[in-house]
Amino acid sequence: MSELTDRFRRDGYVAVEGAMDPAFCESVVVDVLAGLGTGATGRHNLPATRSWALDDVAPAAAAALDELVGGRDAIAFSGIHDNLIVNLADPEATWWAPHEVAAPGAGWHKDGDWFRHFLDSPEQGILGIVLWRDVDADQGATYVVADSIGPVARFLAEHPEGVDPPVPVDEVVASCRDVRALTGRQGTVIWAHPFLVHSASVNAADRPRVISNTVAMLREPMRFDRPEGRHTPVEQVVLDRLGVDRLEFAATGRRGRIESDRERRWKAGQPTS
Ligand SMILES: O=C(O)CCC(=O)C(=O)O
Repeated sequence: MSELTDRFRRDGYVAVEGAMDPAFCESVVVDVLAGLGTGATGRHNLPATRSWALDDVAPAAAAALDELVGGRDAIAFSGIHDNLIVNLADPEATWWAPHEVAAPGAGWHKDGDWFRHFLDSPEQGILGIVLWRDVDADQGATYVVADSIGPVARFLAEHPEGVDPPVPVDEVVASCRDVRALTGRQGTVIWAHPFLVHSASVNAADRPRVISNTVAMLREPMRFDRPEGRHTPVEQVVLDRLGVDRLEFAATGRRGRIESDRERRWKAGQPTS
């Protein structure tokens, strides 16, 4: 097992440091921040206007992704986009620490508001978090519940008929203990397990926090019944957290695309943050 896969299996996510050129990151950020104007506060979830192939702007992150999902052929699409999520200081909001999981501003969720969720769903094959600038813990970092993957996997295994989003995570978060702030340097790409529950937090610093989310969609649903040693790291994390070597899972409900609230707001030209 490679060191990267080892860390992914242990933590449920892995940071590829130095994946993108800081000068490239900065040029994208400066353009986008100029569009936000002065006086903006709080979080801004901006739509994508430009996209790049991972191989072109983040080759080490592309190689890591291939390793985690079982090779290039397993991926239907992936990429880096300038759909920046800018988190600015907000005088109206109170900063909360990662362990304060019940803070009024917490918005714990599993990503994927556009499809019906199954244990083996291919749509959100992995969760990518791109650090377009340095991110410190008090700067509105994304908080992740590192021990949420097992409870989410158990919930989905118990619902082969599928679950429409949002996947309920309140009980999962209440039962978990290991909450962390995702920090790192400009140009880091973090690949996280799709079942990792996470939330935005409040920026208590005077520096904008700038990240984006990206997703890799798989061509086929995940498999948990492959011969030993043949599971992808993303599949293996599910098996590890469920405490089994193999699992026969068959979805009984219909897979489907769902128009998300976010998409409806975008189409109506309303704010999406
Ligand atoms: O802004 C953040 O830190 C979190 C973003 C997020 O959770 C999301 O867009 O799904």
